[in-house]
Amino acid sequence: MKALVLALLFFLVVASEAKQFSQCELASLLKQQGMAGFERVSLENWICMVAHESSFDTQAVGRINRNGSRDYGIFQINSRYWCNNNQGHSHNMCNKPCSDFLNDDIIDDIACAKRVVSDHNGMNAWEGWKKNCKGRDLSQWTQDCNL
Ligand SMILES: [Ca+2]
Repeated sequence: MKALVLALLFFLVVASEAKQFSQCELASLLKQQGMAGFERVSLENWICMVAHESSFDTQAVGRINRNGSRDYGIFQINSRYWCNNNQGHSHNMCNKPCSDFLNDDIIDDIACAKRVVSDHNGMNAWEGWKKNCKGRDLSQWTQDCNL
């Protein structure tokens, strides 16, 4: 019985930390956080990138990359360069444990994504963006949102 209660509690804690954003909910929050036009990247580019990288899931953890790193959260932030997952060397340039990028508060994730896009690669840091969003007409990604 005790184990069952603990299992249930664990489930509730995990469930309350998970969040699936809707496209427009995320667009609205990113706009509020100054992402629209940040480093000359439009809101549509951010939404398209997130759609392809994490499907708007704050708990997304990518498969292991060729260099042994992993990508975390709604922005799929990389453990080799930007956060520390305690699995091999990390530059940890956002100065965060990667687990901080898996909860439902994405304000810190947004700050780190801004740091990533400010780097010389810009949006090319995200493969999902390069393959699916770069150079395309992205107006569909926010056209139904009240922004
Ligand atoms: Ca977070």
